[in-house]
Amino acid sequence: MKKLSKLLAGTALVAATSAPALAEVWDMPMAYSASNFHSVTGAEFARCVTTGTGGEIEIVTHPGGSLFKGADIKRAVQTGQVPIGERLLSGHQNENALFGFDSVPFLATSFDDADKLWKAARGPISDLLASQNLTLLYSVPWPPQGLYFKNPVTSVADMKGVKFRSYNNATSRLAELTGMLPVTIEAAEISQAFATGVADSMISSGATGYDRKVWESLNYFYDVQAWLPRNYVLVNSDVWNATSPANRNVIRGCAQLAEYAGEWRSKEYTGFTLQGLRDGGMTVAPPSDQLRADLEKVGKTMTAEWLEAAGPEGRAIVEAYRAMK
Ligand code: PCA
Repeated sequence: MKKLSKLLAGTALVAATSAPALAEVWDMPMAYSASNFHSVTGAEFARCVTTGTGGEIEIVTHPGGSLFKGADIKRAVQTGQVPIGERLLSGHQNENALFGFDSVPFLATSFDDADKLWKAARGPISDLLASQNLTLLYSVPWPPQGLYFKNPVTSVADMKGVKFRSYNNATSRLAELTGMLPVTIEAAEISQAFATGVADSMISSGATGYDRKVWESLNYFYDVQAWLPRNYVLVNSDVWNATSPANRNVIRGCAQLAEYAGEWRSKEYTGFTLQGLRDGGMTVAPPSDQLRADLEKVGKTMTAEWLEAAGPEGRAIVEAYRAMK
C-alpha cells in the first residue's frame, strides 16, 4: 500500500511538471460581419495563433459586433474586459485627432499611398496606443471610400439636406461641410437605418455596401476614393506583458501574415464588391467633374482642420508620408 501511494505521488509529480501551461482562451470582439474580409483575416489570424502556440493561447473571434459593438471595443480591451479586439481606430478621432490620420480626404487615395501613410504613422500611433495600455498587433486598410446616395448627385449642392450616415468625426464633418445631416450609425446597423429612412446616404467602401446589401435602399455609388481608413487589432498591454516570449513571437508572426493577407484581400474585395453593387441594381460611377471639384474644396478645408487639431505630431506624419512619395 505504502509502495502504491509512493508510486502514485511520483506519477502525479511527473504529470505536474510535464503538463503544458494552462490553455488560455482570448475572446476577440470584431465589429464587422463574419463574411467581411477583415473578419475572415481575423479568423485566420486566430487559427494561426492557436496552432502556433500549440493551443496554449486559443483566440476565438466574435464578428458582427456580437460581443462588443465597434464603439465599445477599444475600451473593453483597454480595461481588460477582453484581452484582444479589432477596431476602426478613426472612430476615436474625438478622443485624439491623431487617430484620424487615415481619414483625411484625398491625402492617400490608393492602396500604395495608404501603405506609405501607414509606414509614416505606425510609430506614433503605436506610441499613443501604448500610453493607453494597448499594444498594436496589425492593421488592414478598407478599400477606398465612395459616396452612396438614394438619388443622383452631380454636385455638392445636390447633397443639401440629405440624411447622412457617419462612422467617425471626419465623416460627420464632411456631412456638415456639404450641407447634409449626419447621424452616427455602426456598420452592423446600417441596413435597417437605410430601410427605415433614418439615413439616405453615407461614405464607405464598396465592401460595406455589399456586406449590408444597401442596394435594397440606395441606388448610386460614386467612386470618389476619398481615403482608405484602417482597422487595427489591439491587445491589452498587461496581457501582452504576461505572455511568454515564445508565444509573443508566434503572435507577432501571425500578425505580420494577417497584415499582408488582409491587405491583399482588401484589394481583391474592391472590384468584387463594386460588381456586387452593380449586380444588386446600383449605378456605380465616377463622380462628375463638378462633384469632384466641390469635394476637393471640402477636402482642403478638412486637411487644414486636421493638421491644426493633430498638432506637430500630425504634421510630422504627413511630412514623413510626403517624403516617401
Ligand atoms: N466600412 C466601415 C468603415 C470604412 C468602411 O469601408 C463602415 O462603413 O463603417
